[in-house]
Amino acid sequence: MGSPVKEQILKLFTDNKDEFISGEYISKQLGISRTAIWKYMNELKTEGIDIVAVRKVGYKIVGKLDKITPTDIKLGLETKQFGRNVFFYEEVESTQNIANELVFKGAEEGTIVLAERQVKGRGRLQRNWVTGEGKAIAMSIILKPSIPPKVAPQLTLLAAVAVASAISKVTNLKPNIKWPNDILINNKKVCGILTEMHGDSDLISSVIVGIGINVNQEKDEFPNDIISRATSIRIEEGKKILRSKIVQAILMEMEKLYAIFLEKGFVPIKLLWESYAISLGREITATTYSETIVGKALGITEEGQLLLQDEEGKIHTIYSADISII
Ligand code: BT5
Repeated sequence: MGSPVKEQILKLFTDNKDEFISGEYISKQLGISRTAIWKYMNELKTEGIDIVAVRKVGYKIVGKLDKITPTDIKLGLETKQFGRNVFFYEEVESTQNIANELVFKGAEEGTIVLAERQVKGRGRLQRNWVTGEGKAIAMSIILKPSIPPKVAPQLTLLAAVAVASAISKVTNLKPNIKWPNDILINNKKVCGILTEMHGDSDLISSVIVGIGINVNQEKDEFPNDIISRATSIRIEEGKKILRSKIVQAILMEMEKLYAIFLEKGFVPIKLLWESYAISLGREITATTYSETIVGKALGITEEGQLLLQDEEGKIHTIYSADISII
């Protein structure tokens, strides 16, 4: 994606944030002529990157549009592997479907798919996910862990921690996680996560983590059926925020947490998850595919399931459910 030279230019700007970089330096680092540099700078400008060029001083990035193209994602990205391969589309049915196809074509771990518009964005159980066109994040991340399938739901919790932690870093907000896959701000849903996997009964070959985030929508832009339960970062923070910044922060957190998970397992992730959890210790209703249980959320197991104590004192281990806090 993109030429290697352009990638290197984006890296130079990432490594020298808020500074002028001289044409001479770029020319020496990349072994290209001043004229070639000029050409690349113009290309970046047409992509919405606001670059100033000062004679005898150099180039500096002073702003960018709120876009999520590969250039926008890579400019400022500090990960090693996550988000280094970016597939961007104006419109897809679902970024999950594209990621699925990429897995079959052998895509590398950490490859991401982003889209401005999803016409069939999905939640769990084939529910609909609304993607605010041009104002939201619809992203699928490809992971290839060697883990048994029963461990895969832990990656949903890991992704939730990554998103909550990224939002806390990039904004002044305090997001919470509602088990298993919702990120809430002031009790309203700002993000949903959908984890889908491939593999056989013993070992997973890939996991696709789908993340949908409401970023710059205003209140009246949500459909009626979710308006009372949904919110966006902009509504809560009171100002717009660049989506690329959030994507970069999520990728950074995901890469870090995923490395910890592969090395040390779920326990350290569980502790972080608990620090963001909203439902623990509270009365909740859990609706599973077969029953509805009312009780107190005690915590999560080391495998990531929810422990719920019903009114008679019986403890239930919940693998999958919709939770509402009473
Ligand atoms: C989820 O499901 O919350 C998982 C959503 C995952 C979306 C991402 S976007 C990138 C990737 N590509 C996809 O096609 N999907 C993933 P669930 O827990 O089942 O919640 C779905 C419910 O959330 C819906 O039934 C609505 O009630 C509500 N909802 C839909 N769109 C919403 C939005 N934009 N904000 C808040 N709530 C929403």
